[in-house]
Amino acid sequence: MYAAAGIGLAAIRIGEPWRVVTIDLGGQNEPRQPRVFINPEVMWHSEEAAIYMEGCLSIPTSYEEVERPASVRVRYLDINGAQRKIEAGGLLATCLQHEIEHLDGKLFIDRLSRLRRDRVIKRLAKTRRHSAGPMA
Ligand code: GNR
Ligand code: NI
Repeated sequence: MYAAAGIGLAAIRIGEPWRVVTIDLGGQNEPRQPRVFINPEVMWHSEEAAIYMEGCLSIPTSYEEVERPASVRVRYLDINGAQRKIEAGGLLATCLQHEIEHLDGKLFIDRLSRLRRDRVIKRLAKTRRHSAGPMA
């Protein structure tokens, strides 16, 4: 996550089959304070929606506006295995939902219209043809 300058990571996205998420909204020049969420579940979400420009480490170079509930309440276990709840709004709410969806095999493009999703996928295929990076 830090190597790719991401603000969140779901374990399964790097091949670790656990329902574990890390999030650190701190800037690159701030001390690292990773938050860990084990078995996170959205137990409530607001009716109100919010739109954020989202990116994803699994979909390099595509950023799209994504609509989601503006606030969520999430139940999870902390790093010590203690039951916790958090109510989040803003970027944290968006990031929590983005990561929790990864745990179920979903990407933010699954929330886009088919037109916009297909455009992202086409762009990704093109990028892969032109680079032989580690994600290729
Ligand atoms: O680094 C990331 N930024 C981001 C911006 C808006 C909404 C969600 C995210 S998560 C993303 C890292 C990532 O892909 N995690 O799965
Ligand atoms: Ni992602």
